[in-house]
Amino acid sequence: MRVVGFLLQILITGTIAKKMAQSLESSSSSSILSGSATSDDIFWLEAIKHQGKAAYNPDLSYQVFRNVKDFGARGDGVTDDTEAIKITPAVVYFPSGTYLVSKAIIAYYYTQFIGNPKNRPTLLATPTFTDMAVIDADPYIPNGNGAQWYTNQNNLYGLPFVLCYRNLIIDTTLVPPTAYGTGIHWQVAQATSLMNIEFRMSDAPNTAHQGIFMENGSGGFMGDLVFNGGKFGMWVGNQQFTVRNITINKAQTAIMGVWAWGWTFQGVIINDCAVGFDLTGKQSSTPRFPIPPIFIRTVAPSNNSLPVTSLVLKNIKLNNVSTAVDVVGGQKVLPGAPSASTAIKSWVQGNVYTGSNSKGTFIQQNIADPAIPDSLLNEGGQIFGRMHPQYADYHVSQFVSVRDHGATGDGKTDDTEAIKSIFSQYGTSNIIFFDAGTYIVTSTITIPAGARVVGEAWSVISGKGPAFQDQNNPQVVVRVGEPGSRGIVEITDIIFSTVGPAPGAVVVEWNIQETQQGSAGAWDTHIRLGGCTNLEIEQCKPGSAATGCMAAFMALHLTRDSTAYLEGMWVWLADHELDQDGVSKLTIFAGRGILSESQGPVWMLGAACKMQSRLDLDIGFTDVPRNLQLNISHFIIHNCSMRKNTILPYCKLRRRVTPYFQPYTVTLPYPFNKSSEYGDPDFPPDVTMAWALTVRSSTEIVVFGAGLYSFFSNYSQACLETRNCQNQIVNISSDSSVYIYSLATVSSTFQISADGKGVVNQTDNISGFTSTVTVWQPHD
Ligand SMILES: *[C@@H]1O[C@H](CO)[C@@H](O)[C@H](O)[C@H]1NC(C)=O
Ligand SMILES: *[C@@H]1O[C@H](CO)[C@@H](O)[C@H](O)[C@H]1NC(C)=O
Ligand SMILES: *[C@@H]1O[C@H](CO)[C@@H](O)[C@H](O)[C@H]1NC(C)=O
Ligand SMILES: *[C@@H]1O[C@H](CO)[C@@H](O)[C@H](O)[C@H]1NC(C)=O
Ligand SMILES: *[C@@H]1O[C@H](CO)[C@@H](O)[C@H](O)[C@H]1NC(C)=O
Ligand SMILES: *[C@@H]1O[C@H](CO)[C@@H](O)[C@H](O)[C@H]1NC(C)=O
Ligand SMILES: *[C@@H]1O[C@H](CO)[C@@H](O)[C@H](O)[C@H]1NC(C)=O
Ligand SMILES: *[C@@H]1O[C@H](CO)[C@@H](O)[C@H](O)[C@H]1NC(C)=O
Ligand SMILES: *[C@@H]1O[C@H](CO)[C@@H](O)[C@H](O)[C@H]1NC(C)=O
Ligand SMILES: *[C@@H]1O[C@H](CO)[C@@H](O)[C@H](O)[C@H]1NC(C)=O
Ligand SMILES: CC(=O)N[C@H]1CO[C@H](CO)[C@@H](O)[C@@H]1O
Repeated sequence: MRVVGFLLQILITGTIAKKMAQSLESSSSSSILSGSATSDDIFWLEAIKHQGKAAYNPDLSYQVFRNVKDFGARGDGVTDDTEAIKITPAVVYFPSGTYLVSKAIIAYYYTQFIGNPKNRPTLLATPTFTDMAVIDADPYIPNGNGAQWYTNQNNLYGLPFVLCYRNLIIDTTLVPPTAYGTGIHWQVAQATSLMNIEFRMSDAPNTAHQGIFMENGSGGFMGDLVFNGGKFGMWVGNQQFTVRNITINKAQTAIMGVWAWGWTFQGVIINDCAVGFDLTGKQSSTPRFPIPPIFIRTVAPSNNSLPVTSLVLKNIKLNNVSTAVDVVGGQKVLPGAPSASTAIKSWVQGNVYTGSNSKGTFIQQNIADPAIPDSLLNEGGQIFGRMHPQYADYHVSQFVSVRDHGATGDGKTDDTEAIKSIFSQYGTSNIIFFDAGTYIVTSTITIPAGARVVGEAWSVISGKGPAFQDQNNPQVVVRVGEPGSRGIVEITDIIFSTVGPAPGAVVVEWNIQETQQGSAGAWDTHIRLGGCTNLEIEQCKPGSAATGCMAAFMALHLTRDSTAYLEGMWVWLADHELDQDGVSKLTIFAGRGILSESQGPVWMLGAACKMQSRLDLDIGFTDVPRNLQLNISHFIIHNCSMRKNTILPYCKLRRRVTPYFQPYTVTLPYPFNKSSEYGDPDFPPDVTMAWALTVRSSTEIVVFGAGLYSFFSNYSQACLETRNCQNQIVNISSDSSVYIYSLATVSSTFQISADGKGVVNQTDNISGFTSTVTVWQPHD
């Protein structure tokens, strides 16, 4: 079986399969291998002078960059390196080599595991390895009755903690096939990513191995992964996730989807697997292999006893696949072609809506919808994607450290002039390396066309001071490209922020236009507002005066001539204390999330415009831990208007939550003033809650998987019971052309409104906790 290049949106409802009975008691480690260290072709990140600081950490000797070999790991394939690898939050760097692992390596908050991309290190599980996974992002506490280290939906940016693992080979082939040999237990939430990882597993007929095990959480992005062997390449359940560019070879079931509110897979290749996607959850037994190859096993509503699995398949090529879509307990709804090829252009299972017609139609068939615009596609006709640049082929001498050139990153000193001077001197000739730290800027800095900017464990650039105080005269903190500029800008591993209050800060203004696909982009780069740096519990405890607790005018502005490739971006207004106790509730305000006026192309992939829970954003995402009562504010004014997008931007929306406090006792957009310059929407008396997404006079927008959630009304979650925390959530003008696929909403009476009038009634699309519109198209 071979499946190539598809874009797939799935939504599976149903409860999570029972927790795997898995002992966390690990066996004693032993070293049994006779491998040897590979010679290390040095990666610049290893060679560069390491002077990263945790700006607000009182421990001045705190070391951000940690080469595992300096901590006792040998990477020689012989020594058991487990203990050496368990070190605290930081950049944990693995030089090339083979690292024997006998017990799970625990993922700490705010940690990057980075292997040498020139010759990826191997984490090799010993034959007696019995822990849940070689890397465990959220360990179960032994004998803890299911208790875990972290709250899964809050893992990890809920605290200011982000995780990113890249450039690794995880090998469980020495673990007996019938044992539970798992690469990564990845039960994560916001601002996490996996990238450029290969999983090697047993492909014996009785194999029980799996590459990724994820029982729940609220993610997230992963991409550029290869899975070889295993019973499952991925065994996964999560509220939402975006997966780009994965190849799965010789697994029995490539992807086992146990539950989801909405997942998007983009660019997937499956070779020699019996089942491509098994989306039956626990509702049907796993087939006994071998079976004739099936692309998708699913469940569908032949009657109302089962929740609907909403499916959208686009641009899929199958080769020698007996059945394309098999409804378990039902029939083949889409046949395949043994020993031949099948192409699926656009196929849908679920409710389809058109324009302002409030009646949806359930279909399981091909649909005629427009092709995704060429500007968004690569040469192979697939949605364009680009891996986080790592500059593996560059020499360390090509990097300029900002700390070597006068910037302090100490969170106190004004680094504006130093940074300006570094960009003007080296911005287009060198790669600018922001050593870990917090860099304060007091006026606009510009990242010029031609610049490549790399952070270290999310270096923070933060706007502060009088320049950013006037909401009637907002000023940009970081300008990406001068208006009208074209070329390259690559930003990786940076957080943009403000030191509050900063009601007049446009945190990032993005002007750069690409000169080739994806040449203007940001990867694993986030916007974080509040929760630390002066918008903390002293200033912004619930009930504090709003004016002192305004974190920004706007998080991100994509201007008219810009283009952007944004992968794994998390735009987040903090709802709780970050620096101090990590849990106290805050009331913080930000005016606007993301405003895009770009003519495209814009790709927002994965967490791309994710505004996280505590914020309300325009395009965005949020996940709210339902088990926590948070008392925070969010972005107030909602406008993801994509003005005059004539060139078909591709917009991927993910989780987003309406401010918990709304409806507020004051009229929106309090405490911000309506700005006509930035095209703020109106808030007529019947609109008491923020919009998640508004689109006006914009064309050729594709939303492939969005989760827009409303979990609170006036701080109370009682509305979840009655599914009416708010009335409307998405507003699309009738002069726009927007295609929405797989929109999951929570507790919004209407899922989609046209010209301000509710169209899609959630009651018609109940899908467990969420309601799902499988397709909404603008007109007939
Ligand atoms: C997450 O999954 C684990 C294991 O199945 C389960 O014990 C836990 O209740 C789940 N948590 C949530 C919030 O769904
Ligand atoms: C896809 O992932 C593979 C494996 O990591 C990588 O080699 C390849 O370059 C990626 N493709 C793109 C377009 O990034
Ligand atoms: C409904 O569908 C499920 C799954 O196909 C099946 O098990 C069940 O018997 C069906 N119920 C009725 C009443 O047809
Ligand atoms: C098609 O797949 C079957 C396994 O289901 C395999 O036996 C056969 O060789 C394949 N045919 C081709 C032409 O690849
Ligand atoms: C939330 O904040 C409001 C005012 O901002 C306050 O009155 C209320 O007591 C707070 N609720 C909780 C649960 O802290
Ligand atoms: C802007 O909003 C603030 C706070 O809500 C208010 O005090 C002020 O009068 C407004 N200014 C204008 C010009 O509307
Ligand atoms: C959103 O912003 C655009 C300008 O970017 C503006 O034209 C529009 O009126 C705003 N409001 C809505 C509801 O779209
Ligand atoms: C919010 O809840 C509080 C306390 O329950 C109540 O006094 C207030 O009237 C409510 N506000 C709105 C706008 O419903
Ligand atoms: C909804 O969108 C329409 C069309 O752009 C606009 O006229 C209307 O004001 C919007 N409604 C709200 C409440 O923003
Ligand atoms: C949504 O549909 C349900 C079921 O038909 C109906 O009872 C309810 O009144 C509708 N809601 C609105 C706001 O029209
Ligand atoms: C396609 C779909 O989601 N259909 C469901 C919408 O909600 C109604 C009410 O719960 C269900 O009966 C449909 O199966």
